[in-house]
Amino acid sequence: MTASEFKSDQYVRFCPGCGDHAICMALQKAMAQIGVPTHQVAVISGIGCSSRMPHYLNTYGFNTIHGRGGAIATGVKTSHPELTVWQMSGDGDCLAIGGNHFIHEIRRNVDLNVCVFNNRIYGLTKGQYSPTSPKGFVSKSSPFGTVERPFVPAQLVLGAGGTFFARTLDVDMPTTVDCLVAAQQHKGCSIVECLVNCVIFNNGTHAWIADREQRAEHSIILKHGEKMIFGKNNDKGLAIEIDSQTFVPRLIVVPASDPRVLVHDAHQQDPTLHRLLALMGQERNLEVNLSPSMGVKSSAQSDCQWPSVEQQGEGALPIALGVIRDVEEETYNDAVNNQIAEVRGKAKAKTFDELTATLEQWTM
Ligand SMILES: Cc1ncc(C[n+]2csc(CCOP(=O)(O)OP(=O)(O)O)c2C)c(N)n1
Ligand code: SF4
Ligand SMILES: [Mg+2]
Repeated sequence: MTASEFKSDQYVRFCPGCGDHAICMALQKAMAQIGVPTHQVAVISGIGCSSRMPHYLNTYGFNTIHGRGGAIATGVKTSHPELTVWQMSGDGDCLAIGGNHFIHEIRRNVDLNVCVFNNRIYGLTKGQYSPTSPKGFVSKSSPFGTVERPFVPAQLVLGAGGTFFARTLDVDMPTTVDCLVAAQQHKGCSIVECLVNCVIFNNGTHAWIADREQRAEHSIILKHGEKMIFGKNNDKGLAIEIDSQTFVPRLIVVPASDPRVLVHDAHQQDPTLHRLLALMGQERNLEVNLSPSMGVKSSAQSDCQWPSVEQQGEGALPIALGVIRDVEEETYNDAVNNQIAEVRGKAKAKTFDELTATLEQWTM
C-alpha cells in the first residue's frame, strides 16, 4: 500500500508550519507500511487542532467531542475488535478534560494506538495554557504566569500501568514512522507522545531538541536491543549508578566506550528503568525558569533561545525519543469478548426468545 491511499480529499487546515502536518504525513506513511486496508482502520479524536486528523486520513473516522475520544475509541475497539483503532488527541484534549478517559484506557490496556499531540498549549482555542505548559507560562489565560505544576505525560502513562510508551518529534520523520508502526504492532494501549510545534501560539516550545544543530546532543533515540549512545559524534552513552547516600538509582552520561553503557530493553516488565529514561531531561519542561525564554515570547518574536550544551554542562541527560516501553499484557477488549463468549457458551438460553421463555411473564 502507498501513503497516498491513506490521504483523504479534504483541505488540510493546520496553519502553515504547524507540526501536525508532519505527524499527519507520518501517519499516512506508517499506515501504508502496516498494510491494514483503509476500511479496517478507524481514527477517533476529540476536539482541537490535532483532533482534526480523522478528516485527513482516508479511513473510517469520528471527530467526537472534547476529551471524549478515549471513551468512543474504547467502545469502537471493544465492539469491533477486528478494526485497527487509532486515537488522536491534544495535550488539552487528553490530559485536561479527557484525563479520566485517558488514564482508564491505559489502565484497562485497551488495544488502541493513541497519538498525544503535545504542543504545550490549547491551539484551536487560540493560546490558553494546557496541563503540559511549564509553571510560570504566560498565556491568554495566565497573563501573570501559571502557578501550577505541569504533567509529564510519560509519568502519567507509566503511573497508570502503561504497557507501551514512545516519544517522537514532528521534525524527525523516520523516528515518528518507526514509533507509529511499533505502536500498531503492540497489542495493548500504545501511547505515542508526539512533540509538535504550534507555530502560532507556542513557537519553539521543543526547540531544545527540534533545532537540527542541537538535537544530537540533547536527545537520544532508543532502540530495543541497541546500546544507549548519543551525541553529534556518537561519543556519549548512558549508564546507571546508585547514589551511595540515598540509594536512589540515577542515569549518568559516560563515554560511549565505557563498558557500563546500557543496552535498551523495551520489553522489561519492571518499569523502573523505563521511568528513568522517560523522565530524562523533563525537568526543563516543568518551569519557564528552566527553559529561559518560554512564556515571554509572542508569535511575533523569534523561537526560544536555549542554553547551549556548553552552558548546560557535558553531563546533561538527553531527552529520550523512540519506543521506551513495550510489554505484553492482556487487553481489555480481549478480556471482555472472551468473557462474553464464555458466558454465552454456558448459558442455557441461546436466543432472546429462549431467554424470555425462562423468565416470569405477564400479559398487560
Ligand atoms: C466541552 C468543551 N469544552 C471546551 C471546548 C473548547 N476547546 C476546544 S479545543 C480545546 C483545547 C485544544 O487544545 P489541545 O487539546 O491541546 O489541542 P490542540 O488544538 O493544541 O491541538 C478547547 C478548550 C470544547 N470544544 N468543548
Ligand atoms: S493554531 Fe497551532 S496547533 Fe493549531 S493548526 Fe495552528 S500552528 Fe497548529
Ligand atoms: Mg495542544
